[in-house]
Amino acid sequence: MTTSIKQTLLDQLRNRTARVGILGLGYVGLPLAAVFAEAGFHVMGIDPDPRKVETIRRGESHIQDVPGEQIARLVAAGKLEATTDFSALLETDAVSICVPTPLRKTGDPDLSFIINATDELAKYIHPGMVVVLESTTYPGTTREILLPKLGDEKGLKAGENFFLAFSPERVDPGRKDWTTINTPKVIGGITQDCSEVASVWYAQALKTVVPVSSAEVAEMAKLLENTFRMINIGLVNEMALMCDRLGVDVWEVIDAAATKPFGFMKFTPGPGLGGHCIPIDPLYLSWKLRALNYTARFIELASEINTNMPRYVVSKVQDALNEQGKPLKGSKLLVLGVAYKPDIDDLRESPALDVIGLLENKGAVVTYHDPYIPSLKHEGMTMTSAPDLMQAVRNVDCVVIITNHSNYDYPAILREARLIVDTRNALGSAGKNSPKVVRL
Ligand code: SAJ
Repeated sequence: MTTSIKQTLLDQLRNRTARVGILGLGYVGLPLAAVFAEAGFHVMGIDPDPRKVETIRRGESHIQDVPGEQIARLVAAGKLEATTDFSALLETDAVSICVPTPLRKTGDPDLSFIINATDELAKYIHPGMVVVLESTTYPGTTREILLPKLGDEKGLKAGENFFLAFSPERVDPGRKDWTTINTPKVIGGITQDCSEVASVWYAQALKTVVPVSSAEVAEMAKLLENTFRMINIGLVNEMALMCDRLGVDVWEVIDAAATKPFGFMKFTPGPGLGGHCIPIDPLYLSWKLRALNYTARFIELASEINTNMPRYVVSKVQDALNEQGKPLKGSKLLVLGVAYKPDIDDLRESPALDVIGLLENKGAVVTYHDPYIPSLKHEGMTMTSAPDLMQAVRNVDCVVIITNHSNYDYPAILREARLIVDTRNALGSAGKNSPKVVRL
């Protein structure tokens, strides 16, 4: 009997009659919903935010990587629907959970979004369902949190009459070369049968599926991916601190090392670590290991170096002004670029916010400019992007380049500014050779 449940579901997945549910319609969930709908599945997107649901129902997209015309076409074809009503899960057979996994103020993982989504799903779980968690989390989450709620407590058995797996999201917002449909997708189940069913489902829509033996392997693979980046960014940030003491140009050192055609991967120093992935995901791992009495020293050290970079930037600004006989206190500063990385409009965890706060705490008069971020809230205040960039550049004692958006006219900024602290080597060799430019 149970084999027929698995076989029936596999048939429904292969002939696209399985009804898909996507819990969470953000930068991961909406592209995934679109990809499954394009593959021929009926997709019900579920999100508690009525604005997201209304936008989709109007045939529009609230996610930069998903064209509005694609949503309009899929909605008109009846392939994509959206609702805030979780009971719609009753009419689904294959569900992906794509909800946020932030940190609490304490620095501990905030699993409330995963737990709430799972509790809602548990109300509607039925035999013959496959459930995939996509949200980045610590190894063991799928087995320790989702399995009891969806399986044991509901009288269901994973791998027999329902199927549960983890598949890490690999969405890099704004990237055009690697997207949801063509980025290889790792999938690991609670049991082998779970891995198989979830892999067959995703293989109907994605180009490359990489089945692994367990949910824990899939959870850990994601954390390795992003911890790798965080630690290597911490390494080059520490290289910057060391080169500063040695009087060596760290940018030239990195460019020279990057000529090595094998066994090296280029990372560059910066004002700190922003985004909703890299600064956060590794801390899920170190938190889990602390509970197992193990200290993830690389993660903790890299995190310490990365979170200290805003202070280091402020010390560079203070020293640069000091060279001109100006105290930081009362100096007018323009922070150039506040998004967490170039050419996007995302402010989450941006080090620019830390730099602005530290500069203001020392009495500097700080304004900012960012073509992607017209205004921001910072420590209870609302700041707006300087309306006239070059006028702002001319009017301040020091320009601090924090995010090197590619659409800035750097030669003009170099020409007009009195003093520049360039934390991204945005000015390149022109900055290296200019007496009014200080680089990390
Ligand atoms: N950063 C540096 N130096 C570097 C690279 C990044 O200071 O050499 C800073 C960035 O300015 C940013 C932060 O680190 O503040 C994170 O940058 P990121 O390039 O890692 O960009 P993210 O946070 O958007 O990372 C995402 C991740 N994607 C997923 O988690 C699905 C990551 O795995 C991708 O590798 C990365 O995009 C990417 O390659 O763009």
